[in-house]
Amino acid sequence: MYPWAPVEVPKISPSQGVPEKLSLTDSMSGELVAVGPEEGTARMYVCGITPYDATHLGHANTYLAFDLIGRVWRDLGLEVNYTQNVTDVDDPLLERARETGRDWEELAEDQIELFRSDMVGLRVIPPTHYVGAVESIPSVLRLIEGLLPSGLVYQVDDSEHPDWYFETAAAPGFGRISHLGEAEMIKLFAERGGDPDRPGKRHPLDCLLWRFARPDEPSWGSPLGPGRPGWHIECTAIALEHLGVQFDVQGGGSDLAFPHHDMCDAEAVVATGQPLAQAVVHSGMVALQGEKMSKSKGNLELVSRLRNKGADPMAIRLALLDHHYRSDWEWTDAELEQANQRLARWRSVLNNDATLPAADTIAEIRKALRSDLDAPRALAAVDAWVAASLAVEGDDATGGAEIAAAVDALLGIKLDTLG
Ligand code: 5CA
Ligand code: ZN
Repeated sequence: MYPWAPVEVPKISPSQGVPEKLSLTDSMSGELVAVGPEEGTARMYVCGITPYDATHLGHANTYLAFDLIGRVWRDLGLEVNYTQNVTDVDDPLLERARETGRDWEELAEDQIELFRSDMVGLRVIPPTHYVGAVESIPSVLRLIEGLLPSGLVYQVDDSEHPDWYFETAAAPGFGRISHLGEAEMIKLFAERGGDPDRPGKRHPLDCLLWRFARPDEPSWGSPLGPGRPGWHIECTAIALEHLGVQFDVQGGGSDLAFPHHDMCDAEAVVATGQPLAQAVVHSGMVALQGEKMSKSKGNLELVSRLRNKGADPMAIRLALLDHHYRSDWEWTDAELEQANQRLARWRSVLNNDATLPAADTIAEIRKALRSDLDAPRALAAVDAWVAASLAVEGDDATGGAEIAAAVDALLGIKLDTLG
């Protein structure tokens, strides 16, 4: 388990007339559904980074969306078991290490460290379990063993590289997350790390469970032969181990709906008889220069680059939260500029002697977030309070401290520091 510094969350008093449930758009049903238990522990798995390059604003946007979910659950009085993986061995990481002449483990460690410091800067509450693929190999192997009796696991007939595969498309309900047809699936599978054309597979959509050792790649001994885990089984195993069956929310960016989330779900259904999660939630894609920001294309704006140039992390957070979590949008420098101005306005009013009472605004923030995580509407509620407070006269400080605590607890924006 990789350690991650804690983030403090202030306690705020409850509001009247606000729904006592968080509703989110579930990719399986396509509908707004209530997520999380009535009481006890809410369980969420979010797909973590592949640590071969620095955190860009697209990653940050995704992790902020799921951070808000955890904050809303905590505010509803629930405990949160938030599990996130880090894909600390996989093709893109090994390729980047080879290209740059670096040791793959050192590259991963450096990028994980940078990611965590970016997340801490953005006041993302750490996952309960932040778990690597490598340390999870025993649980990956146990899960594959559990899949064996289904008859859907097989080794390709390749004397040099007898890799292990899973007949994904045979799993009950396969495709219920992406809702794609087979031809589209095969096309996307090829584009997103899959191998539909691999000779010897029973079906083009079968996914790799255990990649047999290659001479120039790291590998681990196992009853399946020496090798390393495939990508999808990594997340399925980590999620089931740390959250149990059919947990509340599985999440990640919308680029993961297919193949990744459909394939994880297929593995879980065959292994446990139940879907991996009760709801699957996807965040939108952030673009730069007209294309999805991506490490492989190199069109990136990095959180660390902005921070090194002196950007206030709270302004970065505010800029990202001003877009609804499901929308696809394009980053420009103007986003940060506007967020800086907004933050300055909010901070200046908090220093005023008199402001409006806070209760209605805090109820508005809660309502907005509990209704499909509408952060832009929550920010607009704070704007309205700030604008109205500017007109308040006298020296009777009223709602300022409560607003600051609510904006911190619910939105993760700390107003009393300059970042
Ligand atoms: N390690 C796998 C998941 S198990 C992976 O996809 N890693 S990643 O580093 O490529 O992406 C990490 C997370 O950021 C994923 O949830 C992905 O959906 C999200 N993400 C990647 N690019 C963007 C983007 N441009 N906008 C929003 N989210 C993004
Ligand atoms: Zn994943």
